Amino acid sequence: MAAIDIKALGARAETMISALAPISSEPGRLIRLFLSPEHRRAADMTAQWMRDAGMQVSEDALGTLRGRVGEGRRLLIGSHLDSVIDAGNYDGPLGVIAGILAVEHFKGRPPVPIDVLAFGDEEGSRFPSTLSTSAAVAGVFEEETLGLSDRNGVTYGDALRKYGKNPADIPKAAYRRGEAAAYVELHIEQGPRLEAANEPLGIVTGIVGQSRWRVIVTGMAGHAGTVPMDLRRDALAGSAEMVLAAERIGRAHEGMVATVGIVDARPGAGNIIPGRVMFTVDLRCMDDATRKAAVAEFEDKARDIAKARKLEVTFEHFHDVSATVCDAGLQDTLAAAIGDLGHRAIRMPSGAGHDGQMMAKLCPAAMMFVRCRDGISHNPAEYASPDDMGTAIAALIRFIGRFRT
Ligand code: HGY
Ligand code: MN
Ligand code: MN
Repeated sequence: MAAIDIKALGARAETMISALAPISSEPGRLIRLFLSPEHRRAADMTAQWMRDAGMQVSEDALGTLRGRVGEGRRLLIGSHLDSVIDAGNYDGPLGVIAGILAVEHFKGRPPVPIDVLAFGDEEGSRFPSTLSTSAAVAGVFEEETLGLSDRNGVTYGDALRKYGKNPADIPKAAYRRGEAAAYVELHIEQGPRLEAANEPLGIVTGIVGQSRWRVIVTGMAGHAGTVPMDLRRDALAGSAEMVLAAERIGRAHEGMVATVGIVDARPGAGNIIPGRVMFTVDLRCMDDATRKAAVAEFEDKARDIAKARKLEVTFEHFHDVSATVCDAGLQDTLAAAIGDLGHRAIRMPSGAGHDGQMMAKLCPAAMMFVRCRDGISHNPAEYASPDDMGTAIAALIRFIGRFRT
């Protein structure tokens, strides 16, 4: 295998990360939503990098880019181009860029056939879906996703047609059984463990299961000055009690997290008692039974709170993905590749969701984590050093050299 220049790889990765970073719907902060003009521009830039690295480039019915080298049963390497709101530059793009630079290292002729995949809806920032494009590649896309609407009332299906795609072609996005030998994703850790271990690379043992749902609390809007406190049916005060219940449940279980990220109080005026509130809950845990029991516990508590306050409460579940165990053989090959570079491979679970969860429904899947500064992510301060990125891509290259389809 040709010598690997870690410094050069890190510098290339940093240049490519910096080229993608400004492709945002807003100046001054990174927002790159699925099927947006920014998604199109980022995909076009990425497709050109894939072609320059010697890949045949295609795009499926959900906008996923596929850079291909070699024929036959293949190794899939991928991650996502979409971002959260006010995102960092590395979450997603690093995994796509790493695949491209690894293929480029082999001058477009790696020892095994490879597809590099650039997914578009990992974050779920536009529609109340997530992992929908990797789901299509894995052959498990759910038709009802097409009916979901974004904040402007645009449906997923309409956005797809506007992007120049035909939803009828979605089934063609799926790999045939046996075509994909394995899926590997390189991603920033988005947590503090690798820094604490003073190591640049980690191996993911498993990815948490996730439940995401909306809670709609209905009370009675009223005059903030004239309705006595004991006569109110305040939807926001009731919601606040429910939010604290979610936090308490999250704290009560080792390794569980519960987050309320969106609160929408209507009518949203300072002198009106809120009559209707929608808030989201994101609950995660490595054990699926514990997670499902926690969801039920929250809903029971929310009903009790609503009853005590003469409110109505309903729940709309829009995401439920089971915990994923990463393939043990792939983990060991990644560990050997990391060892080739003289580093210790730290094994850890992932509290973040990833496209790898969907790809594990298609073929054996594994992930490699890269240290990120202070563990910060989903934040413009997110940062991975060129040296760590170069080391990660070198490990990916060594993995490819060791991998057998
Ligand atoms: O939310 C997550 O875990 C991922 O960043 N989409
Ligand atoms: Mn993310
Ligand atoms: Mn990500």
